[in-house]
Amino acid sequence: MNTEANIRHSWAEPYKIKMVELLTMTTIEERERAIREAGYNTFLIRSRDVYIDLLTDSGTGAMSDRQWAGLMMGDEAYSGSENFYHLYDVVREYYGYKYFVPTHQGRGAEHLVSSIMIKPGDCVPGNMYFTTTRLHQELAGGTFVDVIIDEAHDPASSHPFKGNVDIRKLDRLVQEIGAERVPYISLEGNVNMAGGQPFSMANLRELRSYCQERNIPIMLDATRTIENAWFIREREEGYSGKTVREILREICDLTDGCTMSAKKDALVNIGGFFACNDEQLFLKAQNLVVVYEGLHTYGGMAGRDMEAMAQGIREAVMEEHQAARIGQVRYLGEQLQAAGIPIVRPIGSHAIFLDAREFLPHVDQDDYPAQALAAELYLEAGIRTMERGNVSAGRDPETGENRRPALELVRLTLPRRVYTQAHMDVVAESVKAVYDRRHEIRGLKMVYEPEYLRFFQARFEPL
Ligand code: P61
Repeated sequence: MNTEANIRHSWAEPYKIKMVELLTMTTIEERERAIREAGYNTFLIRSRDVYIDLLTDSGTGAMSDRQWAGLMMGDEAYSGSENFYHLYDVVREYYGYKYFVPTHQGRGAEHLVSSIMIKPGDCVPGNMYFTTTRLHQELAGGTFVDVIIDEAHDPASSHPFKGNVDIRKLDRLVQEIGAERVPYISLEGNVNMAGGQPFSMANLRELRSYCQERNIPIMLDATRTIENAWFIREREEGYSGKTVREILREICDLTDGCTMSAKKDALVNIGGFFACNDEQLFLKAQNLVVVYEGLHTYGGMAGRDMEAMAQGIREAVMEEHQAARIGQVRYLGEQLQAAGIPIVRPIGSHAIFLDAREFLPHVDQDDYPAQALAAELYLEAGIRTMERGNVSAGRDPETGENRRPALELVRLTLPRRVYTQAHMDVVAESVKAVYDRRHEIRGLKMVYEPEYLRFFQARFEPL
């Protein structure tokens, strides 16, 4: 463990800036035009029209000089690239799984796992849905069942481990349908849709023994599990003396395999993988990857991307990196809390989530308050955020109605190693300015709705 990082009280960055990317400043007239042309959907705004881009932390991080150097070491052989072996070694060392299949990004790995493990009619329990994960489970004929603890659906609850699985809910499902219809449990670290909320090691241990008795594998969504490990160290008894690296390994050792979007924790712009301990499962995934992604030694990535990822994982487990990462998110969140702005508590690792129900109580959920609020934040200062509410949740396949989830949120997601403290101040000032004029904000009407993952491409008009 780096003791320097522990004695330092500030979260200051453990790096300095070598190259910068110029940003565009826009006028309010330009932003009005841009958001109208984007159908009031922040996904459809051109990035040249954005000043501070908090849409996502996915693939938007800044790579280190060592990662850029790694790009030059790309071995672009169709088969057996050196970079594949470097990455495999790093995944084995840090995550610990025996077998590894690279994919182009997270959903590529989800596609493999879902189509191999799920049979039509199965139920896949998980600690809250994620959009792409659930869609792949449904496309394979399964039904996702939410078994996260109730606190996760309450933005005001400050439970330290809102990502925990409610074992009683899981057991109710298993009793009802039988363990043979539960192909695996889908366990996400730092649950994205709940506000970036961790599970505890105690909960994972309990889940592990429950699943072992019934022969149900645990498939980890490892996308932000290094950040989850940080919270375990900070909050869970017995872990303050362990390193993030040790805790990550302990988590993975309690699970049977993982899907990974390397665009988050692993500090790269593109990439993902599937990893597991079961040889038969691995052989199926290794075979299927050649159908959809690419050969099993690149899975849709360039050799250079795999090299950058191997280095990114080494940097991601560094204590000082996580201290700065999580410190910056907290810096922003605490400013908003001090101004009385309703946000999901506790502050998570990758984003601040505005509670749009509290922010805009006068807007009905079917008039998409979080979508409207994201559009207003863009208009205010060119800050791009993401809706995570009724639009993202989509329609219930049975009833065709909007799902109207308990959480109606706007996500202000911080890319890793990209923005400065002064940028955070601008964001806080802008959210406050929108909060001051919240009574004037109206909802939106959806005028175009695509079939899959509608939030990416849907279009809206002001009511
Ligand atoms: C994000 F609006 N996340 O948070 P892929 N699991 C988890 C993720 O967070 C994740 C994936 C799997 C994104 C990108 C994104 O509804 C959306 O590499 C916990 O993106 O395929 C991705 O990994 C999928 C944004 C994805 C969305 C889906 O911004």
